Amino acid sequence: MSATPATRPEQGEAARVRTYDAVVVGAGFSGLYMLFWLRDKLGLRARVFEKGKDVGGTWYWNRYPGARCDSESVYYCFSDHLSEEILQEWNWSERYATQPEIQRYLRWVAEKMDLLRDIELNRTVLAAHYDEQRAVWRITLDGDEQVEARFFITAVGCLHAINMPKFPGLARFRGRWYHTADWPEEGVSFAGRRVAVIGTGATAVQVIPEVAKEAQHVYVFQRTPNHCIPGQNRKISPEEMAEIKKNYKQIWQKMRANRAGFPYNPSNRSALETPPEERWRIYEEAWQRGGLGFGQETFSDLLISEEANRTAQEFFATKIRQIVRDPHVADLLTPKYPFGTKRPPLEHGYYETFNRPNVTLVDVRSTPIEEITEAGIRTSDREYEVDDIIFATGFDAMTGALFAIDIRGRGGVSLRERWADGPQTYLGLASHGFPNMFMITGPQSPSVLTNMVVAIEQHVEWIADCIRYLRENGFDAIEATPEAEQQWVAHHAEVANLTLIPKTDSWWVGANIPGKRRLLYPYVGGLDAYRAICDKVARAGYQGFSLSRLEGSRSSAAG
Ligand code: N01
Repeated sequence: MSATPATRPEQGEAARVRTYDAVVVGAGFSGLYMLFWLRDKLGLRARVFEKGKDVGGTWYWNRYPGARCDSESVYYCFSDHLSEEILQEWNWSERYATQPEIQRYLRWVAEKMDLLRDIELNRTVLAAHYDEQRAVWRITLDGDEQVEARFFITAVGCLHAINMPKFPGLARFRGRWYHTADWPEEGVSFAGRRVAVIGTGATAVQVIPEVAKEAQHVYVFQRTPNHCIPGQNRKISPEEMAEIKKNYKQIWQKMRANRAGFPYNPSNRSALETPPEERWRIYEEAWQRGGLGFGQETFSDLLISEEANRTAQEFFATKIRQIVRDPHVADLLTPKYPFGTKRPPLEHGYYETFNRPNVTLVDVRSTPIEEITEAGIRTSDREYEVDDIIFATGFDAMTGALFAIDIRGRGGVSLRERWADGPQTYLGLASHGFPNMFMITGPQSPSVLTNMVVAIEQHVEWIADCIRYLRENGFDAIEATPEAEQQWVAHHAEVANLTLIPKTDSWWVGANIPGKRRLLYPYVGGLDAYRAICDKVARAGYQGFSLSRLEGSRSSAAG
């Protein structure tokens, strides 16, 4: 077993174009799992290129104080499809693992599965251009090195490209500033300092209580409050861990059959048809249980009926008023949009933090940030002098990391241009004009609306099966047909519009990025239904794709 990552070739060697069967971009959960399937299950020559100094993906970059997973750790790890031994050997210490624990897990998996020897760290993929004549992707890396591969697979993560709002004046700020998704490896001390946190999304909700514990003062610049669900975090005892391990088979079966990839028990009750007292009790129980199951396990109509949703909003408003002592602050912290139409953060003492004398909430909806000054932040109202600014301002989600690579398909058409009006995908896995390219948890797949690891395993296994099919049947290329793609885009939009989600501004609809096309990016039809669709497509000989050999082509069974 080797624990050493692959190294980049010597200069002379680099002049030779290295060729692989498949190149994968990114070494987070998806890149590691894809490599395992390509190399160990399919016997292909595969190479992973990772920009970070270590494996881990999102768990490598997001090292900010308080970073921990919002999915329960025992459900947020690889299944026995990777290795029963790994599943049985690893012990999670808390209900929600911290970033260092998950990073350790991923490094350990990479070492144990001997994946590192096919992963090059500190390598940025700059471009990927498809050569139609030879059905290969030519991939350009930093240092102008080129490699070639028949298959180009993006495992870049949905939340990678940083959103840095363009406030004027940042260059003249005399203090320190950080973005949560690119946090210094050595950590940052805020002891005795005045700190501004911009943003109140899932990241900020984790950062703020931690920073408030040591800073002299924290100013929280909030544009939109969120419905924060208590995490109810706790340690996992060895006995509990052993019990979970015994039941992992059933747990995974349940997760795969669940619309969000969790072993939750979806409710089929209507909030409106439930008497108020009973309804309150159900909400209260879900609040006490904590976790992202709140929506699924309470009522079935919260995302389709505004009236039903209002009952959840009232519940959150009451909870916030009960916890936060200052009624004005409580009101500012209370969301005015339907619950669940933005990703609800999990909180660990977030609301209580606003009772601390060293925390001030600044409402930048009514008094917007106008500029960063030498000494701090000026809103339309006044200047806040601070020593440090933390940007917890999120990501150009779903498409940002794909567009960061100059991806060009047939005829040199760029992905960015092809998707100028929004993603054009078939199943969120492939796009017409980009043969032999697959996206793991790409836009228009369930991805961020689910337990990511379950969605990742489904995508990786589907892609691996597809590549195996192509090889066994002598095909050199696969490409989504324009008709299948149009149908998927239309179906995706139709399902999205059955819910309240597209009505609320959020990163799910791209509303956080000025100029980004506003539409729902993840697929809302459920991971269970989506899996069935993908399986049906495969069983029908990759329906909706055209498969070709270099000397000729045929359309797939049902075109
Ligand atoms: O980013 P966000 P995030 N002026 O976009 C504000 C996942 N995650 O990093 O809401 C002022 O949600 C913005 O305001 P608004 C999870 O899926 C997972 O927090 O646009 N404010 C918002 O408050 C999550 O949803 C874990 O009005 C500005 C904040 O910045 C996703 O990552 C942990 C602004 C950005 O919130 C993203 O979360 C953490 C401006 N110009 C996160 N621009 C897990 O544990 C932006 N904002 C798995």
